[in-house]
Amino acid sequence: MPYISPGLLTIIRKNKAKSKEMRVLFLGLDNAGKTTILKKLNGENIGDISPTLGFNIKTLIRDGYTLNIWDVGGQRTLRPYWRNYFESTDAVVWVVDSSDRMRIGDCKTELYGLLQEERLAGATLLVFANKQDLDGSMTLEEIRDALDLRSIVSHRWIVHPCSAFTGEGLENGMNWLVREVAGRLYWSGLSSGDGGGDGETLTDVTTGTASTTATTSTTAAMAGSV
Ligand SMILES: Nc1nc2c(ncn2[C@@H]2O[C@H](COP(=O)(O)OP(=O)(O)O)[C@@H](O)[C@H]2O)c(=O)[nH]1
Ligand SMILES: [Mg+2]
Repeated sequence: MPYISPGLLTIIRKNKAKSKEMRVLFLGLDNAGKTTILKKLNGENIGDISPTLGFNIKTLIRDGYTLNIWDVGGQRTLRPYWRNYFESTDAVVWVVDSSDRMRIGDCKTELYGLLQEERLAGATLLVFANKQDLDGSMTLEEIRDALDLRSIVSHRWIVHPCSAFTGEGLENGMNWLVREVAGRLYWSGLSSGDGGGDGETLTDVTTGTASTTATTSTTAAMAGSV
Protein backbone atom coordinates (compact mmCIF):
# COMPACT_ATOMS: atom_id res chain seq x y z
CA MET A 1 0.00 0.00 0.00
CA PRO A 2 1.44 3.44 -0.84
CA TYR A 3 2.47 5.62 2.10
CA ILE A 4 -0.22 8.13 3.05
CA SER A 5 0.67 10.70 5.66
CA PRO A 6 -1.57 10.91 8.75
CA GLY A 7 -2.45 14.50 7.81
CA LEU A 8 -3.64 13.48 4.40
CA LEU A 9 -5.65 10.64 5.87
CA THR A 10 -7.41 13.08 8.19
CA ILE A 11 -8.32 15.31 5.25
CA ILE A 12 -9.63 12.33 3.26
CA ARG A 13 -11.67 11.15 6.23
CA LYS A 14 -13.14 14.61 6.84
CA ASN A 15 -14.16 14.97 3.19
CA LYS A 16 -15.68 11.52 3.16
CA ALA A 17 -17.46 12.16 6.44
CA LYS A 18 -19.07 15.29 5.01
CA SER A 19 -20.43 13.53 1.95
CA LYS A 20 -21.08 10.18 3.67
CA GLU A 21 -20.47 8.51 0.35
CA MET A 22 -19.02 5.13 -0.46
CA ARG A 23 -17.82 3.86 -3.77
CA VAL A 24 -18.59 0.18 -4.25
CA LEU A 25 -17.62 -2.06 -7.16
CA PHE A 26 -19.70 -5.11 -8.07
CA LEU A 27 -17.47 -7.60 -9.83
CA GLY A 28 -17.35 -11.31 -10.59
CA LEU A 29 -17.68 -13.60 -13.59
CA ASP A 30 -20.45 -12.97 -16.08
CA ASN A 31 -23.78 -14.58 -15.19
CA ALA A 32 -23.02 -14.50 -11.45
CA GLY A 33 -26.04 -12.32 -10.74
CA LYS A 34 -24.48 -8.89 -10.11
CA THR A 35 -27.08 -6.91 -12.04
CA THR A 36 -29.94 -8.96 -10.60
CA ILE A 37 -28.73 -8.41 -7.03
CA LEU A 38 -28.50 -4.67 -7.59
CA LYS A 39 -31.96 -4.48 -9.09
CA LYS A 40 -33.39 -6.50 -6.22
CA LEU A 41 -31.66 -4.26 -3.67
CA ASN A 42 -33.14 -1.27 -5.47
CA GLY A 43 -36.66 -2.73 -5.50
CA GLU A 44 -36.73 -3.08 -9.29
CA ASN A 45 -38.23 -5.81 -11.44
CA ILE A 46 -35.70 -8.65 -11.89
CA GLY A 47 -37.61 -10.49 -14.62
CA ASP A 48 -35.90 -8.95 -17.60
CA ILE A 49 -32.12 -8.63 -17.30
CA SER A 50 -29.67 -8.95 -20.15
CA PRO A 51 -25.89 -9.40 -19.91
CA THR A 52 -24.07 -6.20 -18.93
CA LEU A 53 -21.86 -5.16 -21.82
CA GLY A 54 -20.51 -1.97 -20.31
CA PHE A 55 -21.44 -0.93 -16.80
CA ASN A 56 -24.43 0.25 -14.75
CA ILE A 57 -24.29 2.78 -11.98
CA LYS A 58 -26.74 2.64 -9.11
CA THR A 59 -27.10 4.80 -6.08
CA LEU A 60 -28.44 3.16 -2.94
CA ILE A 61 -28.96 4.81 0.40
CA ARG A 62 -28.25 2.56 3.37
CA ASP A 63 -27.92 3.56 6.98
CA GLY A 64 -27.55 7.25 6.03
CA TYR A 65 -24.74 6.52 3.58
CA THR A 66 -24.92 7.04 -0.16
CA LEU A 67 -23.51 4.03 -1.95
CA ASN A 68 -22.35 4.76 -5.47
CA ILE A 69 -22.31 1.30 -6.97
CA TRP A 70 -20.59 0.34 -10.20
CA ASP A 71 -21.80 -2.88 -11.79
CA VAL A 72 -19.25 -3.80 -14.42
CA GLY A 73 -19.63 -6.50 -17.10
CA GLY A 74 -17.79 -9.73 -16.22
CA GLN A 75 -17.31 -11.42 -19.60
CA ARG A 76 -13.76 -12.52 -20.21
CA THR A 77 -13.23 -9.87 -22.89
CA LEU A 78 -14.44 -7.14 -20.53
CA ARG A 79 -12.36 -8.13 -17.49
CA PRO A 80 -9.26 -6.16 -18.54
CA TYR A 81 -11.41 -3.02 -18.27
CA TRP A 82 -12.21 -3.61 -14.60
CA ARG A 83 -9.07 -1.75 -13.64
CA ASN A 84 -10.51 1.48 -15.04
CA TYR A 85 -12.93 1.48 -12.11
CA PHE A 86 -10.56 0.77 -9.21
CA GLU A 87 -9.65 4.33 -8.18
CA SER A 88 -11.05 5.42 -4.79
CA THR A 89 -12.97 2.18 -4.30
CA ASP A 90 -14.07 1.61 -0.70
CA ALA A 91 -15.47 -1.88 -1.16
CA VAL A 92 -15.61 -4.70 -3.66
CA VAL A 93 -18.62 -6.99 -3.79
CA TRP A 94 -17.47 -10.20 -5.47
CA VAL A 95 -20.51 -12.09 -6.72
CA VAL A 96 -20.25 -15.86 -7.20
CA ASP A 97 -22.71 -18.11 -9.03
CA SER A 98 -22.84 -20.89 -6.44
CA SER A 99 -24.29 -23.29 -9.03
CA ASP A 100 -21.37 -22.86 -11.45
CA ARG A 101 -18.91 -25.51 -10.27
CA MET A 102 -17.27 -25.59 -13.70
CA ARG A 103 -15.97 -22.03 -13.41
CA ILE A 104 -15.18 -21.81 -9.70
CA GLY A 105 -11.46 -22.15 -10.54
CA ASP A 106 -11.70 -19.30 -13.01
CA CYS A 107 -13.60 -17.33 -10.39
CA LYS A 108 -10.79 -17.86 -7.87
CA THR A 109 -8.10 -16.82 -10.36
CA GLU A 110 -9.91 -13.59 -11.18
CA LEU A 111 -10.53 -12.80 -7.52
CA TYR A 112 -6.89 -13.27 -6.59
CA GLY A 113 -5.83 -11.13 -9.54
CA LEU A 114 -8.05 -8.40 -8.20
CA LEU A 115 -6.66 -8.61 -4.68
CA GLN A 116 -3.17 -7.94 -6.06
CA GLU A 117 -4.25 -4.54 -7.34
CA GLU A 118 -2.57 -1.76 -5.45
CA ARG A 119 -5.47 0.62 -5.96
CA LEU A 120 -7.78 -1.81 -4.18
CA ALA A 121 -5.43 -2.30 -1.27
CA GLY A 122 -7.66 -0.59 1.29
CA ALA A 123 -10.96 -1.95 0.01
CA THR A 124 -13.24 -4.19 2.04
CA LEU A 125 -14.35 -7.41 0.34
CA LEU A 126 -17.84 -8.90 0.49
CA VAL A 127 -18.23 -12.22 -1.31
CA PHE A 128 -21.83 -12.97 -2.19
CA ALA A 129 -22.43 -16.72 -2.67
CA ASN A 130 -25.42 -16.09 -4.90
CA LYS A 131 -28.12 -18.43 -6.30
CA GLN A 132 -28.56 -20.34 -3.05
CA ASP A 133 -32.15 -21.01 -4.17
CA LEU A 134 -30.89 -23.48 -6.79
CA ASP A 135 -30.74 -27.14 -5.79
CA GLY A 136 -27.21 -28.46 -5.67
CA SER A 137 -25.55 -25.07 -5.46
CA MET A 138 -22.32 -24.89 -3.48
CA THR A 139 -22.73 -24.08 0.19
CA LEU A 140 -21.08 -21.19 1.97
CA GLU A 141 -18.37 -23.53 3.25
CA GLU A 142 -17.74 -25.00 -0.20
CA ILE A 143 -17.36 -21.54 -1.70
CA ARG A 144 -15.11 -20.43 1.14
CA ASP A 145 -12.86 -23.43 0.59
CA ALA A 146 -12.95 -23.40 -3.22
CA LEU A 147 -11.92 -19.74 -3.23
CA ASP A 148 -9.50 -20.34 -0.35
CA LEU A 149 -10.84 -17.24 1.36
CA ARG A 150 -9.11 -18.01 4.63
CA SER A 151 -5.79 -17.30 2.97
CA ILE A 152 -6.78 -13.67 2.38
CA VAL A 153 -5.03 -11.50 4.92
CA SER A 154 -4.65 -8.37 2.81
CA HIS A 155 -8.29 -7.29 3.01
CA ARG A 156 -11.16 -7.38 5.48
CA TRP A 157 -13.55 -9.92 4.04
CA ILE A 158 -16.74 -11.83 4.58
CA VAL A 159 -18.58 -14.48 2.59
CA HIS A 160 -22.33 -14.30 2.68
CA PRO A 161 -24.92 -16.69 1.15
CA CYS A 162 -27.71 -15.04 -0.80
CA SER A 163 -30.27 -15.35 -3.54
CA ALA A 164 -31.07 -12.44 -5.81
CA PHE A 165 -34.31 -14.22 -6.68
CA THR A 166 -35.69 -14.49 -3.16
CA GLY A 167 -33.74 -11.52 -1.82
CA GLU A 168 -32.49 -13.62 1.09
CA GLY A 169 -29.14 -12.52 2.49
CA LEU A 170 -28.79 -9.41 0.37
CA GLU A 171 -29.58 -6.75 2.95
CA ASN A 172 -27.57 -8.56 5.63
CA GLY A 173 -24.52 -8.64 3.41
CA MET A 174 -24.83 -4.99 2.46
CA ASN A 175 -25.36 -4.01 6.09
CA TRP A 176 -22.11 -5.68 7.03
CA LEU A 177 -20.35 -3.87 4.19
CA VAL A 178 -21.66 -0.44 5.11
CA ARG A 179 -20.81 -0.90 8.77
CA GLU A 180 -17.37 -2.22 7.95
CA VAL A 181 -16.50 0.62 5.56
CA ALA A 182 -18.05 3.22 7.84
CA GLY A 183 -16.07 1.83 10.76
CA ARG A 184 -12.87 2.17 8.80
CA LEU A 185 -13.46 5.51 7.05
CA TYR A 186 -15.70 7.51 9.29
CA TRP A 187 -15.51 6.25 12.81
CA SER A 188 -11.97 5.05 13.05
CA GLY A 189 -11.36 7.23 16.09
CA LEU A 190 -14.38 5.89 17.94
CA SER A 191 -15.08 2.67 19.82
CA SER A 192 -13.83 -0.44 18.08
CA GLY A 193 -17.11 -2.21 18.81
CA ASP A 194 -18.91 -0.24 16.11
CA GLY A 195 -18.39 -1.96 12.80
CA GLY A 196 -14.72 -2.60 13.25
CA GLY A 197 -12.65 -5.32 14.75
CA ASP A 198 -12.57 -9.09 14.76
CA GLY A 199 -15.25 -11.08 16.50
CA GLU A 200 -17.92 -8.51 15.86
CA THR A 201 -21.43 -9.93 16.07
CA LEU A 202 -24.19 -8.59 13.89
CA THR A 203 -27.85 -9.46 14.34
CA ASP A 204 -27.92 -12.51 12.09
CA VAL A 205 -24.42 -12.85 10.76
CA THR A 206 -21.54 -14.29 12.69
CA THR A 207 -18.18 -12.92 11.83
CA GLY A 208 -14.88 -13.87 13.28
CA THR A 209 -11.27 -14.39 12.52
CA ALA A 210 -10.14 -16.84 9.89
CA SER A 211 -9.97 -19.72 12.34
CA THR A 212 -13.57 -19.50 13.56
CA THR A 213 -15.93 -22.18 12.29
CA ALA A 214 -19.17 -21.14 10.64
CA THR A 215 -22.26 -22.48 12.37
CA THR A 216 -24.88 -22.99 9.67
CA SER A 217 -24.72 -22.39 5.98
CA THR A 218 -27.56 -19.91 5.92
CA THR A 219 -26.67 -17.67 8.81
CA ALA A 220 -22.96 -17.81 9.22
CA ALA A 221 -20.15 -16.02 7.51
CA MET A 222 -16.49 -15.53 8.07
CA ALA A 223 -14.39 -12.45 8.26
CA GLY A 224 -10.66 -12.21 7.94
CA SER A 225 -8.60 -9.49 9.51
CA VAL A 226 -6.08 -7.10 8.05
N1 LIG B 1 -31.78 -19.10 -9.70
C1 LIG B 1 -31.21 -17.90 -9.64
N2 LIG B 1 -30.84 -17.27 -10.77
C2 LIG B 1 -30.27 -16.05 -10.66
C3 LIG B 1 -30.00 -15.44 -9.40
N3 LIG B 1 -29.40 -14.25 -9.63
C4 LIG B 1 -29.30 -14.11 -10.96
N4 LIG B 1 -29.84 -15.18 -11.59
C5 LIG B 1 -29.92 -15.41 -13.05
O1 LIG B 1 -28.59 -15.51 -13.55
C6 LIG B 1 -28.47 -14.90 -14.82
C7 LIG B 1 -27.39 -13.84 -14.81
O2 LIG B 1 -27.77 -12.75 -13.99
P1 LIG B 1 -27.12 -11.31 -14.19
O3 LIG B 1 -27.64 -10.44 -13.09
O4 LIG B 1 -27.29 -10.82 -15.59
O5 LIG B 1 -25.57 -11.65 -13.94
P2 LIG B 1 -24.29 -10.69 -14.10
O6 LIG B 1 -23.69 -11.05 -15.42
O7 LIG B 1 -23.39 -11.05 -12.98
O8 LIG B 1 -24.78 -9.28 -14.03
C8 LIG B 1 -29.87 -14.34 -15.15
O9 LIG B 1 -30.55 -15.27 -15.96
C9 LIG B 1 -30.53 -14.22 -13.79
O10 LIG B 1 -31.93 -14.34 -13.87
C10 LIG B 1 -30.38 -16.16 -8.21
O11 LIG B 1 -30.19 -15.74 -7.07
N5 LIG B 1 -30.97 -17.38 -8.40
MG1 LIG C 1 -24.69 -7.77 -15.38
